[in-house]
Amino acid sequence: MPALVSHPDEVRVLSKRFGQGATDIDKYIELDGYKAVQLGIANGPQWIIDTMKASGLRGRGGAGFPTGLKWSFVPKNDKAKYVLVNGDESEPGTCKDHVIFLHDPHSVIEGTMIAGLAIGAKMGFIYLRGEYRYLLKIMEKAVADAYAKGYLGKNIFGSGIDFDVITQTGAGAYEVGEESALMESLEGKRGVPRIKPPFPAVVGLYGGPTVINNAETIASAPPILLMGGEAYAKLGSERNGGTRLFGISGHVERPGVYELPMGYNLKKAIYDVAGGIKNGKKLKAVVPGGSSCPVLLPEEIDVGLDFDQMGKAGTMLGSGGIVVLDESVSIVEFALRTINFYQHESCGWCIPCREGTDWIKKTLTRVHAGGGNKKDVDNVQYLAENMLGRTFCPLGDAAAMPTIAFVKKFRKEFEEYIEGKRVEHPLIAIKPLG
Ligand code: L3W
Repeated sequence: MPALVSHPDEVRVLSKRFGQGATDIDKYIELDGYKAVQLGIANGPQWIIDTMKASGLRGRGGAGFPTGLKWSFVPKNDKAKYVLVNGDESEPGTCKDHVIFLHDPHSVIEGTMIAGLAIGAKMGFIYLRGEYRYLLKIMEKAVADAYAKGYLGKNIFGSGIDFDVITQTGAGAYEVGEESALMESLEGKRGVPRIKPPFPAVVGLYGGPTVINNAETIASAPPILLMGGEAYAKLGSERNGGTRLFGISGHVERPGVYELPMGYNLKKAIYDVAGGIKNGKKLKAVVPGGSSCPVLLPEEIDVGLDFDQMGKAGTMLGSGGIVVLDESVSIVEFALRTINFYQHESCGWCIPCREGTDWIKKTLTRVHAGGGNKKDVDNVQYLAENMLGRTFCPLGDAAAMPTIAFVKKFRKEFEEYIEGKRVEHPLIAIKPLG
């Protein structure tokens, strides 16, 4: 079990029960658990949606879509509606949903119930990535304990409302983290994306209106209802309410998952919170929000960690996985490892993604191995730019965006490989996948 980290700048909203034994339902209840859902029942769906809107909570999976607004899109008709919790956490550098499942599984269940109340769903699914099978055991026990207390099932908290929760794992495909592929997978089909619109809020799981939210987003709902939307919003920055779990990994002294206010300065997060660059080395680059995000140079990291400020800085907040690279890192190798991942994980459904990732990977493999030619850098950039916005789902963009940034910001390094000025260490040579 990874050690818990802490820093005085943390604001513990989501992580307040971490390390407190809250996997035990009685401990969870003692620490304010299952109060928010009762508040939701007492005040009704519109109050829940208004509170979520006032909180300024934006989706923690990567896209930052306003949660209250998403819940309000669900039509008020007689169709069976569903809540789907996206715990298919697979973005390289991202490990924050993992700690929620590990330390506070009931917060995910309670958040699922709250989302269900808001939209009129009677069933919620909690979907974990295939590699989180050991966390499924924790979630399954938590669900069973909630049923045993009578919190799930028929007539929850004497409200006359029924609500069931079902847990499920994937089989190890990154693509299934895309919301429509997730629904296909849950329905027992091959995990490939659906065309949007219609959005899941209108036509989702089994054709019913479905709210799909990242696990951290869902776990944020109980504390929001308890503290009030405005109070939660004030913890963060403008248009970016609350706090967020940031995974800081790579070459830092104190890697870990830290809960920081939205808008917290990235440089401070690396140097103060995570203790700075390991072994006194120099910083070379930062991937700020998971592997899909364009890389930042050391002079670009004095920026607030929220969706808007990161966008203005030419990158994304993404899934909050900050990866810190010191001077020893070969960006050519890092770019190759990144595209290797996307090529391997492309579901193959659409041609620009399937062929584009493969072509870029082949070219970068050649460059990295010292066999590149002068046109390769331009070709990689051209390929990536032509994938942008032309793929069925965001996986193609996620592969293209970091590739473009690596090539633009570190062009000289790619050219050094091509000119034979870089000698590769045999131990770090990439083995082709599959
Ligand atoms: C109803 C409308 N709903 C939008 C909903 C939509 C979705 C949400 C955001 O990709 C990104 C991707 C990754 N009526 C709506 C509407 N919605 N308009 O809002 O939608 P979208 O399409 O902007 O995003 P997405 O397809 O969910 C997610 C990036 O996140 N990413 C991902 C990291 C991976 C993880 C992980 O491992 N956990 O999250 C990192 O950067 O590249 O761009 O729900 O239905 N008019």
